[in-house]
Amino acid sequence: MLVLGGLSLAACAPGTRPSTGPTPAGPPRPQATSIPTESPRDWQLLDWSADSVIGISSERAMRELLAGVQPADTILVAVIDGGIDTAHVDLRPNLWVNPREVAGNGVDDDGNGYVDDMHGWNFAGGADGQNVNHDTFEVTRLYARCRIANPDSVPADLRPRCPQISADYDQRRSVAERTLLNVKGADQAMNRAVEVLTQALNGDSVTPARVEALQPTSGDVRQARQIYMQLASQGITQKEIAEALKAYDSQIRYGYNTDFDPRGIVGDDYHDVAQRIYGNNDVMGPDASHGTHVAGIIGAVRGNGQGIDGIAPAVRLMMIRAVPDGDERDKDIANAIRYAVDNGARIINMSFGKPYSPQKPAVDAAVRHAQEKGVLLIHAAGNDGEDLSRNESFPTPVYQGGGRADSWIEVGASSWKGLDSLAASFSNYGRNEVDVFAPGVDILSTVPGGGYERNSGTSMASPVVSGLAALLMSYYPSLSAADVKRIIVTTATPFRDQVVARPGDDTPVRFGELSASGGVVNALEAVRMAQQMAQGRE
Ligand SMILES: [Ca+2]
Ligand SMILES: [Ca+2]
Ligand SMILES: [Ca+2]
Repeated sequence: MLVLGGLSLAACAPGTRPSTGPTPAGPPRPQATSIPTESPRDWQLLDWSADSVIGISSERAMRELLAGVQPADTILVAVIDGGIDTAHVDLRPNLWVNPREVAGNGVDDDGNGYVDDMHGWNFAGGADGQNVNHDTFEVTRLYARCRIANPDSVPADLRPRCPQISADYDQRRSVAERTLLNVKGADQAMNRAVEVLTQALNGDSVTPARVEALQPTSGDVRQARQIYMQLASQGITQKEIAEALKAYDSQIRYGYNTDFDPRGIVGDDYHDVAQRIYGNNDVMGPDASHGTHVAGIIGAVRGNGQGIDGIAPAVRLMMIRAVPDGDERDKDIANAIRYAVDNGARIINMSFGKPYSPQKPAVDAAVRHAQEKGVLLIHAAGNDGEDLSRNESFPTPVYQGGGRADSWIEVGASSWKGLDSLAASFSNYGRNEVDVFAPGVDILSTVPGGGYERNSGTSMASPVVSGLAALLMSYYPSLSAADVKRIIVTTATPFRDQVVARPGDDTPVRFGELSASGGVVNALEAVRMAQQMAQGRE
């Protein structure tokens, strides 16, 4: 599942009070006057002391430490995700182009097993060019296997877990059903309110400022104004409701549907996890919105007068499509990691996760392969507002049966909304499970069709760290993946004793309890440390 976050509509339907969702806000918290009231543009790049927002100071690092210095290397970053808009003007010049492959000739020119793989590969598609768009959740697949007609044919290793899997499936599905109802209610109420308000505003577009200033002339308008302002005050827009409606509708229609199985599209021998060669070369796929956004945060072209600047100044982006709408398959993730490693990636960004991983040993083996080849893995912690020591989000750096991947950074999302909201309300966390936090709220980046939008999620925080890792490797090519991890974790700005609202339930907690470093990544300090380490080796 792709890990976008930020919007919880479980409690937003006007006039309803559902049993799940965020706790109501407490008394207003004091805010320092210097805290911006709207998300500053490109805030992830900014500097706390210079710009009053806790970005990663990457622009300051470029300005003060790296001005006039040419990167020594161009770093290949693989993005395992849902697809990328290969035509986006702010990405296209930075796409990886497989140097030994000839496009469109139907031949695997470089002999890597994949035909016409110019920018990467798509493991969620078939040889005929068809793609998996929606897929089920992993819990649904396991539940379906537990429920097959002849209980004796349920695999012996699965059987003892079936009662727990069934209970979890029922619980998750009923939460999704309730939420869908709430979102539908909110959607209808919002649409009706906007209709009434548009009329009352004589056709002007409906904005919070205009609606607030509006003097209601009838009960209808007064009610519409109240509904609109109630949602707006929670930062919920018509567009977000429409997106949530689509997402929850798709969860019920596909994600939790035990009769739905799109895998036939891929046409692989699905249960052979050692199978490597299948899929197609369509790295855009049917919905590239998530992957395009992630890729831009890392490597949108800098200084071209277009849109946004990515963090990495000398980078090529390899897209490996393996994450449909639904839960990714372990086999595809294992193959995606192997493809990235075997075709030269130095960093792999993984903005996805799921609570079950039935083929974890296959993913572990691919992770070990990445570690052996010195590839840095960067993973989003997930958006459930949960403690990862109690609720795992796979893949994890901990191997089944023991041992741990060293060159792996687990990333939580931080916000721009002031120190007491430093941890994003949706971010997963863990004293031993999460390494660092990085900006992941209201991040402006590239979207398909050439545009730019703001998105929130640990999905956005992970590529901030991938971009920083690529920046460090490009200027200091002697650094290993393990060095880069150590630098990023060691130099994170420490907020260990800062009391923040704990994601998920708003309980006051020290920021240091939410991750191993207790910090937010800091490019300025990271570059300083990298410089010292590189000098020490000369
Ligand atoms: Ca090839
Ligand atoms: Ca070819
Ligand atoms: Ca740009």
